[in-house]
Amino acid sequence: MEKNTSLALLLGTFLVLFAIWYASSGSPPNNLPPSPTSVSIVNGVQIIEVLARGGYSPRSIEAKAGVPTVLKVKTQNTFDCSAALVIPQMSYRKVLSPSGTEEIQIPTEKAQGTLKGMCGMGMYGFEINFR
Ligand SMILES: [Cu+2]
Repeated sequence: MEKNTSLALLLGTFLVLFAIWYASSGSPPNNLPPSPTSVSIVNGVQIIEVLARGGYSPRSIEAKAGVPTVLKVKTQNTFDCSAALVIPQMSYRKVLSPSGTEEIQIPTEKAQGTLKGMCGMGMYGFEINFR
């Protein structure tokens, strides 16, 4: 009886430690503030960079409205569902390769308001606010 209790305690401790390790490893934090470096304008074309890995980062992006834009979604050993990218307003749906950069053209008329991207099952998301 006592042996069982201490065994359960040991197992419980191990599970808690594993959960902490699992939560802190790998994926970038999902609650980062908008990154100033993720948006740039090169030769009149706005470039927005998003990393897809264990979610998307940055999750919230401020961009300029009415500018031809290229959304560059980078994957880096992305074996989770954030590689299954969906942008409903663009009728875009694609499973990205685990490592690479996907360039998605956003025409001027779509570079307005809020554009949302998400994983195939809607668990992870990011948004671009064109202002
Ligand atoms: Cu998902």
